[in-house]
Amino acid sequence: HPEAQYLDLIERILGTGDRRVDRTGVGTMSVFGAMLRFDLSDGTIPVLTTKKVYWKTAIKEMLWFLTGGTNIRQLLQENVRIWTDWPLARYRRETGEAISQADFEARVLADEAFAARWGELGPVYGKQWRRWLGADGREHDQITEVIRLIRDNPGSRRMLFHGWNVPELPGMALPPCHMVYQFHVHSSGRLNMLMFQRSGDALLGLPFNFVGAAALQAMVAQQTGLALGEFIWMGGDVHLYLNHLDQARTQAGREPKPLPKLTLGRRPETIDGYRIEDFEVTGYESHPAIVADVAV
Ligand code: UFP
Repeated sequence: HPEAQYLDLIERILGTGDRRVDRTGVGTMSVFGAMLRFDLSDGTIPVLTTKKVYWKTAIKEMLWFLTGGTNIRQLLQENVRIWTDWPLARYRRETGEAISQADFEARVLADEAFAARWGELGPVYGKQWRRWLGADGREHDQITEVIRLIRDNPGSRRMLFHGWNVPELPGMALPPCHMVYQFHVHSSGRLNMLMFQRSGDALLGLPFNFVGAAALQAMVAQQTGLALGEFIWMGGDVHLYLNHLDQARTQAGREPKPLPKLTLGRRPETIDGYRIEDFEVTGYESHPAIVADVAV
């Protein structure tokens, strides 16, 4: 079962991970260097089944990246709260106000000026993917470029886009975790994609990152008229936070169910035309949700 690779990775972190202090102060068990391969050619999408994964949220996040947006307001309008922690922490730090997450989100939604001031995440993913600013002042739309390249020169070994814009890192709420996406067209007409993630929260981050990436791959394949091949995930520092160990053991003890299938209900003109309603995930059956706190 494809999900067994993920569960093995969790076991490997629990069994042989290095116990270390990390940026958040929570502490992690960590391994360095990992690879998982998911064959998407059978129509499956790696939405893990050993816990409930909110796949719609992950796809909405991916669609938000593709808009080039960098403000949490757009996410909150889609009822996605996964990026609120960072601007909220900054707001509390800089104003000293003990505002609740719900109140902060309500203000971002209600007040456009407040959102512009406090909901900004800096030049994160969307900015770099769609509007990477060159030294000459020209903006680069890496997504449109990579799609063009896949269409025009499928034998290329240069089909990739990158989020790690060195001079802009200090302004980002979080430097990119999923950093590089490289594409490869197999002679059978299948689109493979490899994603490199420098840092992965194995319990909360990875299950999301798999879904977002596979959704992106499905969109790019559709836009380039190719069938889906393999999704290869590569991780650098892959870790379990010390307050996630019990949950990880619970999940690793569960038996995976068959992966669900993804179909795109429509073929938009361009990569910018996708909406969440276009993603049909069928046959998703999972074990119960596992609750854990995000380390900020
Ligand atoms: N993280 C993920 N996936 C993501 C994302 C963040 O796993 O898509 F944005 C986790 C990895 C790490 C933390 O635990 O967030 C980022 O911290 P750092 O920048 O110190 O690696």
